[in-house]
Amino acid sequence: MVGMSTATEPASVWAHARRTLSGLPDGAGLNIAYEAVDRHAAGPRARVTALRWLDRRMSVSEISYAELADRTARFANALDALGVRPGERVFTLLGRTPELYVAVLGSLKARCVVSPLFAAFGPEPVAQRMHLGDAVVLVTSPALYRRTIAPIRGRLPALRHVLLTGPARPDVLEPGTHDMAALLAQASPDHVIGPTDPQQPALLHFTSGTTGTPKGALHVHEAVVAHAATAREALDLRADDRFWCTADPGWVTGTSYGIVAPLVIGATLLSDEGEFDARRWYTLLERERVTVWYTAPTAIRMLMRRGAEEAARHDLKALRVIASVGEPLNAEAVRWGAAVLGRPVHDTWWQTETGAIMIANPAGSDVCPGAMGRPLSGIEAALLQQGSDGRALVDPDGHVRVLDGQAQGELALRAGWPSMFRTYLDAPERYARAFADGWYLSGDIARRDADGRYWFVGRADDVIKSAGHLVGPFEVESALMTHPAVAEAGVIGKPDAVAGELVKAFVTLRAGFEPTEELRTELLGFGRQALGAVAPKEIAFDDALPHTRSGKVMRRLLKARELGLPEGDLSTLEVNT
Ligand code: 6R9
Repeated sequence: MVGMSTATEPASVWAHARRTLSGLPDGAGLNIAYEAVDRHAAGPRARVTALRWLDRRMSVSEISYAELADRTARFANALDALGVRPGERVFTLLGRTPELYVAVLGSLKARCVVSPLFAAFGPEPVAQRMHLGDAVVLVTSPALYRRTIAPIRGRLPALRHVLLTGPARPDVLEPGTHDMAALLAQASPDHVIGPTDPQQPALLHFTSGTTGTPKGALHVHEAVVAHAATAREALDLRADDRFWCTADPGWVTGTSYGIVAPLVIGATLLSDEGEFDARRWYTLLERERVTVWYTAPTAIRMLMRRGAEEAARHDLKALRVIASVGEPLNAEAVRWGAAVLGRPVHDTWWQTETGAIMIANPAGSDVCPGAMGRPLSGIEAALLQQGSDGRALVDPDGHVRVLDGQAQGELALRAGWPSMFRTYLDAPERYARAFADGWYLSGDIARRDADGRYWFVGRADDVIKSAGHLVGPFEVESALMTHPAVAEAGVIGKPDAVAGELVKAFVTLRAGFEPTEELRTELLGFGRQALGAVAPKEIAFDDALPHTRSGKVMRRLLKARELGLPEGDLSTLEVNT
């Protein structure tokens, strides 16, 4: 039946997902903000709460879809009044406050490209990203302005307007600095989104490689097709859910699933201005009766560290789905979720570049603890044979070798899903290098089991080669973490004259355990028992493992410390998301 498409073929999967969206009226294209806000505001969900926001003291404010439509329309009109044109870039540097959601969605209505930055960034990473991204507008708070922007504003000549979200001191109100509330009050609430080509750029997220400047991954309006479809399939997200994504919108998760997907689906989005605190989080889950919770393995591990007693004090029965992303989810954490929170944690895998979840243990299906899961509908994944550098081997004709069955290789995705990044800003050659033979090369090494599930092994450049054995640090970390004394572990390859590298583990102990020689010996034995030849040969106790801002253990930094590299050299070991 050549030429016939079936319901599971990517093209028909995405065509079907596209039909669940409205599209702009009169066939004027596809705009993320229309799908997320305006179509609900114009229908029976207008009075439903779109955003339920908790400030630091946990007082609640609510914004309905109709109100969100009003505010984002005003924001789009305000941009227009300032002379900001479609395609120009709006950055946000904000904590999780209502203005953040208004600015992001309002910018998309205005057909600007929006780039949310993490408020905890210091001036240097902000300057670098705003410079690379040609920021024309920045939305920030007066406090963040003083702390982060004032020292660098002179280096950002392209920045024409700063919108402040609160009362500013007079000295901040230099030309081009505006009071956002006043602008919105003056602006009209009537706004019709202009024609938007689905291929028009919409979202810009910065991500890091091992070296060089951050990479600006650019996504288009069509990405919304994948945001919504994957949230339904992987997270089982529905219109009557109260959904909490703990990721900050400064990271791709916090935008794709912390803003776009839940609103497109018509759910109520919870947003917490506060930072992680075990008691606060349990209180929030209970009091807000969160039904779907998308978080990160580090958070789960921090809750684990706090102990089951804290969880037992709270009624978490409203929780239907717990899922995580961003770093390896240990089998231990999955089981702990089931035992203590009442639900297993569903692992999901994706990247800034993929824009949406690609591989998952979908909600509603059996979780395989330790596995990332299987490709979602419309996603074709593969493992590619690796070359000596650990990356996929590309032959002189540009072909790669796709491995069959149970195998280990570089994880690749057949190019063409809707939320695939469309370029790295100003780095087309870097973008081209991310693809081969029609596949997007993830830079992650994974293996596939007999049931077609994918298991994370490590980044291509983190994998350890010891005495001829390929050792995945995650495998070693997971094993160590099954020991009751171990809260967290980071494993690196330590250069070794005989074995090439030997496996070294840095271990953070749980409260109540002392870093004694006995315990070190016990852990080495425990590791040998569990892992055999790939067990760590050295263990160091470290109660301050370096983490990226999103909570991944920075193995490369551990490695640099181990090698005694000076601090200056560490800066080249890019601080990743
Ligand atoms: C969404 C996000 C991407 C990298 C990715 C991989 C790691 C993500 C994971 C995972 C193991 C998972 N990663 N999910 N590792 N298991 N379920 O995190 O994007 O910040 O670009 O990071 O994170 O190494 O390549 P990003």
